[in-house]
Amino acid sequence: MKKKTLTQYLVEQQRSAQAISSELRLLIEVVARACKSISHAVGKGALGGVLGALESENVQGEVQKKLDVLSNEILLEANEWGGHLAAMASEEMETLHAIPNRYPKGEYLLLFDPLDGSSNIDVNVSIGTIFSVLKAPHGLGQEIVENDFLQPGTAQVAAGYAVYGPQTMLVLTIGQGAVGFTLDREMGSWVMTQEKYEIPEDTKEFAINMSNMRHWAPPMKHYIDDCLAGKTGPLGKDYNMRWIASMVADVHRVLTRGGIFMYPWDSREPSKPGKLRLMYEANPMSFLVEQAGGVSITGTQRIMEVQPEKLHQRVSVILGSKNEVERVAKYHAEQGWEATP
Ligand code: AHM
Ligand code: MG
Repeated sequence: MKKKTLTQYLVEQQRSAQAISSELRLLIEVVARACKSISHAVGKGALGGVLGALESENVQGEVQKKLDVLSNEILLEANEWGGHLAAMASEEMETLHAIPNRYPKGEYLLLFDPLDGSSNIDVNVSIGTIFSVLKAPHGLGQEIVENDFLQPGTAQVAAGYAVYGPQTMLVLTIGQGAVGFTLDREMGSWVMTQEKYEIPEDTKEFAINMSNMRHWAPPMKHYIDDCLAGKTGPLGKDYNMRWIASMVADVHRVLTRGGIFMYPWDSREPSKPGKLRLMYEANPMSFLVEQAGGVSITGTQRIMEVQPEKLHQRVSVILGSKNEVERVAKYHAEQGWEATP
């Protein structure tokens, strides 16, 4: 049987399941099209002159790579004129991007990390784009302000990522499970290759940047110590470790074969809980992971229930196979640790 395309999947979801509106369908199609352009630019590498850094820094004080900025522009331009959005926000922009007055406006808010895993761009390792879709809290016509974006992850109506690896894939949820599409480069279309992701409940594989160990909170240290103790230790199994340093690629592995991914709170910058951003990294990934039967927490709280206070807020992230994430929650609860917001 011929495989379904992204367009067919979305039309079905709109028509028979009535899971999405036609505006949301258009929005997802446009984001997917932008990801196709980004994938093309990533694939050209040095031949396209897209590698290397710029002199600018983003709002978080990180040096911007050429591809960070290019991907941001591709997403902005693709989404500006379709009439489906009220505003956008991105890791690479200090504040929201309003839809210019010359275009019609819609009811959705789009947030994205245009190019996640920036440190891997120049070394030809998988990178990706992460996005999250919310509804504007009030009707059309009213000006959108940053506050309108500050909704918990449970309010997301869609989320997904594209991973630019050996294959380019798009993984999407509209709250009806997590579905995967592979880019057919010859045809230029997204073809469904995973109807439903199901994260195994148990795992022996963890992903964490071990070089930060000395900065972690005590429950996190204890958990990893116990993992490293292996079969004869308290957890009674030998663990394996993977760390790609692109959240998209690490989470894609977790969705595909299970595992636990962690970027926990650490004491390097106590005012910033962890490295990853809540609104356009942790929330969309948590939505996908939960839709695939996994769990996603800060250590003490479900990530999707964290009430955001700032657009670029950071959060501690522990996600993946249900039983393993719950084990980490238990370490936090038993050791009375509450400082991981
Ligand atoms: P970025 O959005 O600037 O690329 O930063 C986020 C990335 C994640 O993809 C990844 O999990 C993490 O940073 C890697 O951090 P580290 O450099 O500590 O390994
Ligand atoms: Mg990122």
